Amino acid sequence: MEERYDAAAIESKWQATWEEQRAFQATEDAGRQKYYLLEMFPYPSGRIHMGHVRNYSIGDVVARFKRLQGFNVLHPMGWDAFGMPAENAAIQHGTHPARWTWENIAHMRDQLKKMGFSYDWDRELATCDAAYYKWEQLIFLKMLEQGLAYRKSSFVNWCPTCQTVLANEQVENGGCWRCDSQVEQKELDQWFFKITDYAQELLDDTWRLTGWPEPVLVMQRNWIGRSIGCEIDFPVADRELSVKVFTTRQDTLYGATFMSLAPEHPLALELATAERRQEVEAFIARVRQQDKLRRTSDDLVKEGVFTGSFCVNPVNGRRIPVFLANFVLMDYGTGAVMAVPTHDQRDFEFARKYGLDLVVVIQPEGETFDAATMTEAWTGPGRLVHSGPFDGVDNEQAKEDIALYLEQQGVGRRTVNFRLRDWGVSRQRYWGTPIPIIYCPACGAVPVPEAELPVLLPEDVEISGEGGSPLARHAAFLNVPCPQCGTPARRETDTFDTFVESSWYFARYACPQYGDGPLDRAAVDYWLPVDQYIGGVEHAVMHLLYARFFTKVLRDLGMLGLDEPFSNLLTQGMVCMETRSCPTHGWLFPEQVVDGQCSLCGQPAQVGRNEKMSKSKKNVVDPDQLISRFGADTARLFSLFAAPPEKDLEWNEQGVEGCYRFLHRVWRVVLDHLELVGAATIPARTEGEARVLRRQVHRTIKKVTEDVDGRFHFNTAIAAVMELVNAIYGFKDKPANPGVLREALETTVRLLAPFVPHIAEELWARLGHAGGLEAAGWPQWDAAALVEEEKTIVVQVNGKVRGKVTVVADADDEVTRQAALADANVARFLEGKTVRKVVVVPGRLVNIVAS
Ligand code: ANZ
Ligand code: ZN
Repeated sequence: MEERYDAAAIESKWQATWEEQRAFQATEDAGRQKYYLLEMFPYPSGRIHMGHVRNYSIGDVVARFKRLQGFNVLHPMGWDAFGMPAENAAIQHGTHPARWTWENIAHMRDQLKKMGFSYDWDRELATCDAAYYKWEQLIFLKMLEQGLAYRKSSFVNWCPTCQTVLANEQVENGGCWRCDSQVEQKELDQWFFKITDYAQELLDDTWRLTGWPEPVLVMQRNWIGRSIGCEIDFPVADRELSVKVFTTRQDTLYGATFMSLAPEHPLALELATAERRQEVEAFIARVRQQDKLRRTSDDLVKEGVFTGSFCVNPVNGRRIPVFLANFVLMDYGTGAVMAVPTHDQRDFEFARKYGLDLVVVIQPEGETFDAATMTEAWTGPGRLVHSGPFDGVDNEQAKEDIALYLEQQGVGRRTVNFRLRDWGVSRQRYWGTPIPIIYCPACGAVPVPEAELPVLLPEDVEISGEGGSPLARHAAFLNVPCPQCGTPARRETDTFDTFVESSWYFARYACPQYGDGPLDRAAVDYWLPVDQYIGGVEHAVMHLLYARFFTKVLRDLGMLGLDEPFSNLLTQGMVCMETRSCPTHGWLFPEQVVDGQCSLCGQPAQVGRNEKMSKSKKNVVDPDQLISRFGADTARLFSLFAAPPEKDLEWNEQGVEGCYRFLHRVWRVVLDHLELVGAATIPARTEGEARVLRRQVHRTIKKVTEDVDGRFHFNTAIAAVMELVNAIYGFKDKPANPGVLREALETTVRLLAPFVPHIAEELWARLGHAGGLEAAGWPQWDAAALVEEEKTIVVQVNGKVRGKVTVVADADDEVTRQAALADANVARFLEGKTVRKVVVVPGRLVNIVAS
């Protein structure tokens, strides 16, 4: 009676065993080489989705593979548990964010355990736990001491619906990234982290991150955005004032015909003459409503207003009108631009619109631009014209010459500018880490003394979604004496941006229970850096840049000893699926389509393109259902087999079923031969078919090892094991070769272990091994078994393939020729003909010419 493959039984058995044995617990061991494998931790939204299944399956292969190779592997998991959805759930359904979050964590932890991921659950952490955020508050106090955290008033993106400040990156096409409301500008006192102090180092070190994908590094470099140029002072005509501009094109200085200031520029109103004032004020008010990101986009309609004042170009004395312009931002450079319409496209459009002068100052080889007829700015190279003493100089050279001249005259200086801004970390939200500050009417902003940490987030609050943070209405939280003078004072009610929590969690995993500080230096020194980090490319800029910044800050605070946190980065692709829709019922879940029809009304369902799985389009698969139908091993196998990790994965049901069938085949081939292989060992010498099978076994070991190790070609690795299983099925002479068969079956199981660990452990035990797969380690290939002793030679008759013969690998031409002519099929095609010529291509081909 054949025992069927029962995924559910096998999986729960092995999950219980691993849990009982604490099989994946990691302990520091100076005598062993460590390997720290980390996947980006999830936000506890409630249920895991296929993106998680994929990300964590990829990670688990690496963790298990490295463990099998003998590394001391750290593979932790936790929860990025603060954030807006918890508050939104509270507003919509009346559940407390804490309760909602912890219940979600409990459910998702179960789901991850059901997938059989090899986490060290003893190191689990949740960022909403005071045991975690206490240390974040301490890091903040240290940063404050070092001047790396500071407070300033600034304009921020404000979502009127979410009642919160948004980072620039959280504004998409002028709308809130979560709710799509039109974003406004609002002036608020905010806490900032001085990431700009590290701009140069963050940029320089991108060149050392050889284990990161190039596109991610490029995005980081662009985000940091280093520009070399000059600051130049333009005196205001007839006033004791001057306007400082930042330019990267000082070579075009003689062509400046007007000035553009940001509407937020401190001199904006000052420069407005009495008769222009009203118009200027109206313009400033209007631009404030536009969000910053849109103000920098190319297709922005360029708008401005004349202030009535003029500046004087310091090199040629030209009087140039001063405008305010919507495309000039206050927080880049100096907030003021010398406009050169002939050589800058934005300035060109602006000048044409307002009828301003144009002067050509760069003339390319073989062209003579005329300001009157130019249709767009010339931004390429050329020689200077209309530029006084610099006429005729190549413009790259002129950048140097003019910079020097400005410095000599004392009206300008070389500077480096970064696009990167300081990181605003204040959020007007409840569900986050309280910022440990107390505002005293006498002492100002006073840090909470370290001994009083954590500043606990109170849970007895009312969350209505209106009127700002509930913390501001919580008297016991809010009203406290000043730590310095005892006067009644108020606590800060803002909480940290949740990107703060994810900027150092990877270090805390080294010592999650440590009670004497944020990080236990010995543990951190042992485990860090993360050897392999895996996550979505959507985190390419913010999370990864902030985590790099924090690493450098923690280093400078003496809390850890490295420059970069993640040695290698893998960004996995999305999980996609076809959409299905009904003309009447809109998007349909896959199970709502039966025989190509909408199950609600019977109309034919339309099948759309593969798109990222999303609840809104209903093109989703629920991991729970997948596990209950096929088991976790099938879910894992499909996620790994269907596409290479960096590529998008297209979901398809047949593919899942194919993986499931494959596991059945593996199950059957092992169980069917348990008795036969017994305790047989591999004979010293194998011949013929047995030798060919052994060769394939060892070839497969080599291929899987090379595909997995650092290359993540899981799909081709799995395909190779599938071929091996086919070869075992096709191996005729099993009874005579129990040892070879045993090796083939055991190797199959061992090679599958990182991908489908439950079935692999079960079969390994059935094959008579008590110790478990990890004790067995990763299989090694035998170089001798790889040597090919025979070759297959194709035989052609008059250019057409007519047969195949097998000869020894080093057979000479004559032996090969004889073998070809002796082949029965070939002989048939030669019947009645005369052989005219036989060409032998050694090791490959014999071509017989006959007529
Ligand atoms: C004169 C000029 C002439 C410029 C020319 C460009 C071309 P990157 O390379 O990105 O650093 N700029 C400076 N501050 C600005 C601000 N706050 N808002 C908008 N634009 C600003 O860009 C530097 C250039 O961006 C500067 O060089 C300045 O325009 C503009 F043919 O100055 B340029
Ligand atoms: Zn919003």
